[in-house]
Amino acid sequence: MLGLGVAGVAVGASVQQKLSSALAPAGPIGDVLPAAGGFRYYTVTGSVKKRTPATWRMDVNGLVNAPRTFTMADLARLPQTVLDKDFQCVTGWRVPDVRWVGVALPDLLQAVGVSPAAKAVRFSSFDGTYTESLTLDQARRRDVLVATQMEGGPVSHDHGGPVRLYVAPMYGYKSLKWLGGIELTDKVRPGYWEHRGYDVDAWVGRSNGRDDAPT
Ligand SMILES: Nc1nc2c(c(=O)[nH]1)N[C@H]1C(S)=C(S)[C@@H](COP(=O)(O)O)O[C@H]1N2
Ligand SMILES: [Mo]
Repeated sequence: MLGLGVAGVAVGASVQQKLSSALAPAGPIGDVLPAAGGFRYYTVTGSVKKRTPATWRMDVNGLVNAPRTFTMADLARLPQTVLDKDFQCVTGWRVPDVRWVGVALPDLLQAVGVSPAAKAVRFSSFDGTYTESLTLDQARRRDVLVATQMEGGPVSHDHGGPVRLYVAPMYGYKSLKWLGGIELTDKVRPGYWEHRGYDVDAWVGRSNGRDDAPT
């Protein structure tokens, strides 16, 4: 027991905080507490059926030249982008300096060819409910990732793996978990939280979001 305790101290406060806050419930109790400096696990759908790297697929379609279904191996063959950036939920908790690895969205879009009529991108989750959107200009930023790694390992199931979106300049609700589909559309179709009052443009640091946010 003593050995475990010493190891716990050696791991350091930030990792300990990340772990303990990750274990806290994602409901209202977690949210009225001061931000502990670590991730919380969010899901609007309850438990989500796991997909492994072998079974994961992502359809990319809509206003593209070559609609295509991607596997993890397909993603691995595209250029890989590394970002060290903060993750911030609109409710106040923030995790500084997280390492993300994946395919920058513009590189993925280039692989399918965006048709001139496309103006926006719609993302859907294989949880069956959650959706998100970006304008095409936002989607062409190099700090928007189709992420396959997080904090030095695969994106865990609880964090939305095997593949999630990471939209670095915007609040966490844009970073859709359990990514299963990307559709190019002629206009922005507001996503899950945007139907419930959040701003479609979720830039961190500009006034947006809601005061009475439920999660
Ligand atoms: N599919 C899905 N994606 C989601 C959510 C969700 O409930 N379901 N919550 C969003 C919100 S509000 C935040 S802050 C982040 C939280 O990511 P985490 O659970 O990995 O900490 O995921 C975002 N993506
Ligand atoms: Mo959030």
